Amino acid sequence: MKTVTKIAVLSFLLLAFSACSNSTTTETKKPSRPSKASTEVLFDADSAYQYVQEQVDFGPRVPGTAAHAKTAIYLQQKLARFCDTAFTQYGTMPTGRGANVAIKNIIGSVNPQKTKRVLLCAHWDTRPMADQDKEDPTTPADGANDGASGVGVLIEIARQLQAQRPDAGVDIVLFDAEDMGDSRGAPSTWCLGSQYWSKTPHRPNYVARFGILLDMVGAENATFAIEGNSWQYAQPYVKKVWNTALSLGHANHFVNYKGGEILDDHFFINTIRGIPTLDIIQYDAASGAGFGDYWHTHDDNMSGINKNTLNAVGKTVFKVVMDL
Ligand code: AHN
Ligand code: ZN
Repeated sequence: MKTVTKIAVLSFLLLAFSACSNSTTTETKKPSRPSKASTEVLFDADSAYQYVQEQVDFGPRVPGTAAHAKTAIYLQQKLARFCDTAFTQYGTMPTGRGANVAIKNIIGSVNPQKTKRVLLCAHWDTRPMADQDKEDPTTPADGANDGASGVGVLIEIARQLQAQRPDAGVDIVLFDAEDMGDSRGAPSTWCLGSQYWSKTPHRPNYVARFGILLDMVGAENATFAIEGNSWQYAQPYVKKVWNTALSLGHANHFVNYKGGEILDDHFFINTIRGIPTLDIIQYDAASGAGFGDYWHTHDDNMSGINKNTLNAVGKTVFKVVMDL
């Protein structure tokens, strides 16, 4: 026998043996599926950064403005290029200030026919006023972190999913009008795009195994505490994401610390649509609002966007998707 053939036979026997021993020893306990080690974890933080910059360059994406309208077209074009299908879902929602607002949720799907699906989401609108800013609380900030960072990471993930096709179906949903809420008003004044989508998903009876929301994922040394609603509604997936981050060496960002409950788009996806969805959101108990000090101030601009943080989040989410 040639050496190559011998090796082939030997490795077949080894495989067969290990398969047998496996089935006898783990009969009652389902072995946890090992992560797909062959997966190269693709994510280019330079590219994600550029997608954040391009959104910011349009100006604050406040619903009703020209910058908002132009960005909607830009985002749909990006998803159309990198996903199998892309479209914009139009709707209207009451704002809580008496008026209605037009909603544009922008949706790209990879492997649209697969029943095994994961939902990846972020909000793309900018808050109409930087109301935490001491000097200028009435005009909007650039929203580099609050909005654009999560969207930039998701566009880069969509780009990489062309190079390495996932087994699962992936839906990237960019929600509009998350940030028009009143902190002293009703919870329903926040997250208007995700409330609309949760009641009226882009496909009737849409389901996914779970969802991941990205919010404020670009600040230097950002820490992501385990958010309370995520733990309540999506605990197994929180564990999956945090363990994946740990395995990739990103435990400095994905800290093992249980934070409080944050009202964000995932709350409505969990409570209205019933898809277990977790929030990767910067939370630092040491800072004033709990979020970074830049939050809802004019310091939320490109100078606060850090490629190491984008990389940690992007690589982690990419690997979770590929492991499905
Ligand atoms: C509240 O402030 C109620 N929730 C935070 C959600 C948010 C605002 N994310 C970004 N901006
Ligand atoms: Zn905000």
